[in-house]
Amino acid sequence: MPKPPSGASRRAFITGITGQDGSYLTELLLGKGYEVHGLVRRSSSMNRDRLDALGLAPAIREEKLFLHYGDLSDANGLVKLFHKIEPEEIYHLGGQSHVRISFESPEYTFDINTSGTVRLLECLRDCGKPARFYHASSAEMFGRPDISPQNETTPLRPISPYACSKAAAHFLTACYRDNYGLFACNGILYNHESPRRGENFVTRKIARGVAAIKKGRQKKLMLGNLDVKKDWGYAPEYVEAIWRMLQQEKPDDYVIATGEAHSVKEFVEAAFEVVDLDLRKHVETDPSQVRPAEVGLMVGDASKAKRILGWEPRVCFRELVRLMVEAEMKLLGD
Ligand code: NDP
Ligand code: GDR
Repeated sequence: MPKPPSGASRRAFITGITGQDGSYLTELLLGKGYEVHGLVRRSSSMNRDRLDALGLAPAIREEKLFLHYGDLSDANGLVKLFHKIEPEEIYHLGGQSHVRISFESPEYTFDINTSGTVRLLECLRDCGKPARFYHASSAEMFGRPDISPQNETTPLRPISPYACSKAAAHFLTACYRDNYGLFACNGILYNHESPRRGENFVTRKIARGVAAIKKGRQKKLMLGNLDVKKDWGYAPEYVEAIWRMLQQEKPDDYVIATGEAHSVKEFVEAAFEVVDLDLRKHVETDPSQVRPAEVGLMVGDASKAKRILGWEPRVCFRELVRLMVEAEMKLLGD
């Protein structure tokens, strides 16, 4: 399959453009001269904060970035968009991304994450000139793995509705690649965080809570399980890896991770250290945040990404915590 032409003419379509990763990827692609098209859901209030915060010059906003209403549940709308945009690269980041909430809305999670992916793959299959396709798989699919670190060959043992939905979409992406010759890649990404992380994910919740406590606006930080260890990276670096996957000669699957595991407790401790406060006075348990099932030790082996994509993480755990807490302090007028 020929490599797409380089330079300004490249046209990308991003699902999940309003999310954390979508906003960083938009920034990256616009910086590379792409024309970027994004799928946005209609909602009663505008949900473009992350894109607005990019502070794009009016010329870029008007001539290079195009937002289209649609939904991953609406196959007909997706077909129409494909014909209208004719993208060369598709970054499928959209989805119900919250693991705990997937236990409350399993059917919805499946419809958006799994059926939504099939809807896109079917659009691709029907295109005369199929685009290159990226699917946002997840380390959650490993569930309770027998080995650590995990790599691309580690068996998938999903234990949440979210992880099951991602595992099914992961296999479907590989299936369309193998059976129809599509240029389709799965990125098996471990947790990646940033000041643009959704407020109900634990790192942002901690960073926001710590800053609010420091400013005297909040007294307690209510959290679930503090013992769970995760492999936390920095989101802007992870979208660079995603982009590189679609620039290769051959489509493939890649683990993207730092290779280090740190517990939620370590994140909390490091965050309180940034503002010089004693966490013991402020952290309490919120049973509603404890999940029906928790994954095992999540730590990734990204050596394949290093070898083939030339990708390596740079921001370390403590820097990540610091930059997130400092960003929240700034928002509160530090
Ligand atoms: P976010 O939750 O920040 O963003 C999710 C995006 O999907 C939002 O733009 C959201 O739109 C959109 N979306 C949700 N439902 C629909 C729908 N029905 N139709 C169209 N769009 C929809 O996620 P992240 O940016 O953190 O993650 C991106 C992807 O990568 C997700 O699929 C996630 O599961 C996966 N992933 C993330 C990891 C991480 O650590 N961040 C790790 C591994 C995988 P809206 O703004 O309207 O809600
Ligand atoms: P995760 O992220 O489930 O790993 O999924 P999240 O930040 O929600 O949880 C991380 C860990 O922290 C524990 N935890 C809490 N979590 C939340 N949200 N709120 C709390 O108060 C709290 N207290 C403790 C959780 O139990 C969990 O172990 C993220 C998402 O981005 C997915 O889309 C992605 O696939 C995976 O990372 C890899």
